[in-house]
Amino acid sequence: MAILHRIFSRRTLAYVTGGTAAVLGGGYWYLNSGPAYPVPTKTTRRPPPPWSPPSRAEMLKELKASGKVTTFKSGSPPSEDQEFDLLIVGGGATGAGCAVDAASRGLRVALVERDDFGAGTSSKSTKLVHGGVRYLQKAVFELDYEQYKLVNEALHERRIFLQTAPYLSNMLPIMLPIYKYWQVPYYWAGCKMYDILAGKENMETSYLMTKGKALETFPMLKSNGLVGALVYYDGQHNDSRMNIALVMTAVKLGAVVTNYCEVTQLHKDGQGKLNGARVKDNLTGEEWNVRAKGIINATGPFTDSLLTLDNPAHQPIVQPSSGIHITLPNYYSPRKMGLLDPATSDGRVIFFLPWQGNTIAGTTDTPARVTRDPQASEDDIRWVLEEVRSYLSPDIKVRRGDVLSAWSGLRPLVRNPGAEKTEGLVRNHMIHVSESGLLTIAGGKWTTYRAMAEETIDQAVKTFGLDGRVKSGCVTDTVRLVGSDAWSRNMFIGLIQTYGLETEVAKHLSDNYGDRAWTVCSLAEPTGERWPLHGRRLISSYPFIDAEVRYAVRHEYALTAIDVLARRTRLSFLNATAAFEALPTVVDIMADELGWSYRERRRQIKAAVKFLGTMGLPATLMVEDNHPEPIPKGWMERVERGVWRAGKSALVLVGLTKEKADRLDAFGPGRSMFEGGELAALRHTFATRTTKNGDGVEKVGTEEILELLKDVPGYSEVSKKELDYVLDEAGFKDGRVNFDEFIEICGNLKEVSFTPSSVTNRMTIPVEKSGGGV
Ligand SMILES: Cc1cc2nc3c(=O)[nH]c(=O)nc-3n(C[C@H](O)[C@H](O)[C@H](O)COP(=O)(O)OP(=O)(O)OC[C@H]3O[C@@H](n4cnc5c(N)ncnc54)[C@H](O)[C@@H]3O)c2cc1C
Ligand SMILES: *[C@@H]1O[C@H](CO)[C@@H](O)[C@H](O)[C@H]1NC(C)=O
Ligand SMILES: *[C@@H]1O[C@H](CO)[C@@H](O)[C@H](O)[C@H]1NC(C)=O
Ligand SMILES: CC(=O)N[C@H]1CO[C@H](CO)[C@@H](O)[C@@H]1O
Ligand SMILES: CC(=O)N[C@H]1CO[C@H](CO)[C@@H](O)[C@@H]1O
Repeated sequence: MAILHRIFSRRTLAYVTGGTAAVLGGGYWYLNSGPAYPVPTKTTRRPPPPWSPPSRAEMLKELKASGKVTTFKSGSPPSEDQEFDLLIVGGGATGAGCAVDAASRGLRVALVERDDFGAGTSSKSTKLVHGGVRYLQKAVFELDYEQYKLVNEALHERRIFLQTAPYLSNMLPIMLPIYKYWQVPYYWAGCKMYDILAGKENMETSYLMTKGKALETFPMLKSNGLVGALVYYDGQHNDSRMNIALVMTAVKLGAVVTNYCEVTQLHKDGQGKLNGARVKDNLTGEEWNVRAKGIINATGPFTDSLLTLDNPAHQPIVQPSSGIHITLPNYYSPRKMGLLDPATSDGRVIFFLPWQGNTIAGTTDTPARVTRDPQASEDDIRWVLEEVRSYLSPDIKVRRGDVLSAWSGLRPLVRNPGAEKTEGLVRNHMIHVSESGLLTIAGGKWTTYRAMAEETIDQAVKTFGLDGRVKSGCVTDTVRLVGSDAWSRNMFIGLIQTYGLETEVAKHLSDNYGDRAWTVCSLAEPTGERWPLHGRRLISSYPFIDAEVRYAVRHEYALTAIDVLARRTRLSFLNATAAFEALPTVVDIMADELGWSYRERRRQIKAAVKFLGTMGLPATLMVEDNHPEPIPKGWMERVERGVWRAGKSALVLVGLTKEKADRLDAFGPGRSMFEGGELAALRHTFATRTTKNGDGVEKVGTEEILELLKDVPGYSEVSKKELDYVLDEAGFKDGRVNFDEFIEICGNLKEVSFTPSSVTNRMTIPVEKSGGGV
């Protein structure tokens, strides 16, 4: 009785009730604590209201109109509304972000980009939306308040990023492999700090994994010496699609934007203040003036040349460094888990991330010179491969031939011109107003583009006296980008039901265009087959379809084949060879839209192949004879092509040029491709040198191979260095090889492009100076 009494006493009841409430409350909090994907604001089962942006011609007209009024006619003052409030130079992440911000405040904005939108660094980033775990180490363990603020701001921006562009970004778990026991508490504490800092902006909490679990989720990882792993969460996005989405959002808000228009001169008024610029259309060569109350230079790594235009005595403020990325086939990483080592032997970061179905691997922070088309050198590519190999299980041979695409991005590391020289580089972005009133914004990172834009436009309003012109303060943390409103994760089902697309294609469209995917689909021509009803693929292995090309031209200002292959779709970043194969189709559709002549199509193909060469297209495809030919339209062009071909054969006949080699068609053992006759030549050479082994198999010594290949056409240039590299890669260190192995070696030699390489001095840039990237 007494016991029962005790059990049901008020006190116990109070404890039990309190405990239950706490558990329920905690459980409720836990269940709701995860990141909630923002809900769509409109129905996602039907297409949103159609919207067509103004054409490039209309944009140009408006730009020109602003300059005309500089000449006073019949004494009337220049009309106010023709002049722009702001002219933004540069259409990368920073420029586009500023345009969205300014336009959403009600300013009249023009943005000019000399290449394509995002053609600079903004399409060549690592594609992470991150707070920077790497900087955290400094913040926490060295109590560096500046670093702490940086991480905190980035984490805040990360959440806004995922909300304003939900279809272009997603969460990605990233694994930090741990090879030493003492690192476990260190990394764990670091990641927990990251979670705590993120607070309610966190995505998912980080967790520790045992060695066994780590190998289960990432079987390709080297198990030798592995102690465990830590998993934390960051965001990932499609960078150049994001860039285009920003540009289109600015257009929707009323900004005037053009690509392929370069600012060639800055104009000053009587008091030496900037009041306009001279702009040159790169397609026609035409030049005109644009008037604006203020000019913002958002030219990224090219900032210095703009500042020099403004003041010839100016000291460089940008110290560029480059980051190299390579794309590998998807079997090198799990589909939904990245890998990152924040501290390699030489202090750089190496990462390994799934992206659009393939894997991107790379490193950051190699000092570089500013060039317009930075290229990943052969040495850089091999260095990344070397690093990657050291993380993977020894039974995996990552080969040079696996590299599907490679690129290099320039990172503008900013030096503060005001600071003493010795103070070095500023860590984040910098806003600088020159004497003549040129507002420069440089540095920062993709993740914080919005915060940078907010700060820049705040400054612009102050500097250029635009207080009377703005309608509101900054609202970009709630402005959702074009394509977001009527998008949901399940929108692709509606697309399939309406248009009869393949599932993979529908998902791809929904993830890249958001609710604009409806418009893309409306441009698709029926395939004429039973299934799919719409959506003819540009190339069978990737879900990019014909309608995307039309959409890119009509709705996203794509003007060259490269725009479509590299930035509207991401094919050239995923697989340069696939982009090469899709090229004739892309050019054909664009010709339809833009009215290109046969000659123009040829020119486009040539330029695109050259570009793909910088993205790691195999050297054999770069040869002019292997370029694809445009598809002729109508009889005029057939005649033209006939004449052109006849001329070529005539040259062959009289012996001035050689017959075009057969296309690469004969397959060797394995996956190497050989030209007709090549295999026979190799077999012949092989036979001349072999000696029978004890077991009756014909073999040659590896040391003889170089000699042997000297006589084979196409292989005479192979150097010992290349051969050693290939032998090493394939695991033939020494000894003798049989015919199949010999052919494998020859095949690999073909994949390693024979570029002369210079050994660069690998210098490292310390974390706190590494600017934007990972
Ligand atoms: C390797 C690497 C990896 C990175 N990874 C990440 C990452 O994972 N996450 C992240 O948040 N950030 C990352 N960053 C940082 C991020 O990519 C950059 O901070 C951002 O893209 C910079 O954008 P921007 O607009 O300033 O420069 P850019 O994109 O280079 O844009 C400048 C534009 O100005 C144009 N221009 C130049 N001169 C003129 C002229 N006279 N007239 C008209 N136009 C002109 C150029 O053509 C160019 O398009 C990375 C950077 C690098 C280099
Ligand atoms: C456009 O720019 C390219 C690259 O800078 C240049 O080679 C070309 O001449 C320019 N075209 C015109 C018409 O100015
Ligand atoms: C890359 O594209 C080429 C050409 O379409 C294709 O043969 C190859 O299989 C692709 N590679 C991968 C890994 O998808
Ligand atoms: C971060 C990222 O890669 N986002 C999306 C980009 O597009 C592909 C499809 O093409 C999606 O799978 C990704 O989620
Ligand atoms: C208006 C102006 O001076 N534009 C400059 C911007 O920066 C680039 C740097 O490459 C210069 O070429 C432009 O002339």
